[in-house]
Amino acid sequence: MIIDIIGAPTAFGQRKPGVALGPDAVRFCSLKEKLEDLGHQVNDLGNVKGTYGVWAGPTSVKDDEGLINLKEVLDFSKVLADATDESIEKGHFPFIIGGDHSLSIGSVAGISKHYDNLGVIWIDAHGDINSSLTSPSGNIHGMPVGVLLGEGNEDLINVHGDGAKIKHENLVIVGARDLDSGEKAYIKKHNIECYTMTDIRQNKLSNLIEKALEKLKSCDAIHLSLDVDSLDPIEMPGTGTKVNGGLFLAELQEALTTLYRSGRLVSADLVEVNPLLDNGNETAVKAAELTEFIFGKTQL
Ligand code: 4U7
Ligand code: MN
Ligand code: MN
Ligand code: MN
Repeated sequence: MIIDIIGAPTAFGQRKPGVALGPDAVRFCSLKEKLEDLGHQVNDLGNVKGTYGVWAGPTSVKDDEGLINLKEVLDFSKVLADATDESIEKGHFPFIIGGDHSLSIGSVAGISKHYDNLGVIWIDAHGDINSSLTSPSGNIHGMPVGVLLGEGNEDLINVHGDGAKIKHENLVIVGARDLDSGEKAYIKKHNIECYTMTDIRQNKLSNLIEKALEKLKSCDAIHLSLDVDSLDPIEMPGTGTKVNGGLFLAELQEALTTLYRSGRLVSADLVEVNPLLDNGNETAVKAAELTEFIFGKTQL
């Protein structure tokens, strides 16, 4: 396939400096060469640039709704949506490297324009399904799923086309272990498919990915959004909101192989690598290695 690497160095969705360095940290792990070795054609499109540059924190502005850095997140989302839209338009596979998870508001908006029923597999310790009403923090990286489902701030919802970008029945959350009370209530109310770490320990991750693919069988394409905090902090120390009791590298590699073999992925985000919180560049190195499994690496 033809892969477009799109760096999305935004940090406006949260309050810890460093996550904007994520795209380059992953890129420097010979990412392009690794994917070329798997037989793909790879275009590195560089880093997307919003009007407000790269925020280095820790200042932040809360608006009336309690949202932090709203105008910056909106601006970045629009620019990124144009980039992913164009990539899909060309028949390429946009691979977006973050940056904080607010970037998925833009990445998915651009991709979903091309599909009637885009499925989304959201692998994350968190649900990211807050809105301005339920968020305990005001940080927009905890809200992208909510926004994509059409909840919360209207301007965010209407990025790159009016209204919700995905349907509740086309979403599967995987790896959750730190859901806020408003998020739990929302997931139950809308009957959203959500595999927690307890489910994963009882059933095995790759089996649950098979179940997710079955759940999404009527979708015309699938987008993967992979937050590195889904992995255990022992694996991924360089990320901003660590939660103990997470995934291990080997089981996620296996699950990504299952996803790749389905042939249904059209796009993916890899987010929340923060080199300033890392031990050396360990998190970026492992993120680049995981990426190989998204694109078909086999162990034999
Ligand atoms: B990430 C949180 F309150 N739920 O909304 C929030 F626990 O993209 C964390 O998954 C969000 O890293 C984490 O601020 C966002 C919090
Ligand atoms: Mn996330
Ligand atoms: Mn997370
Ligand atoms: Mn709703």
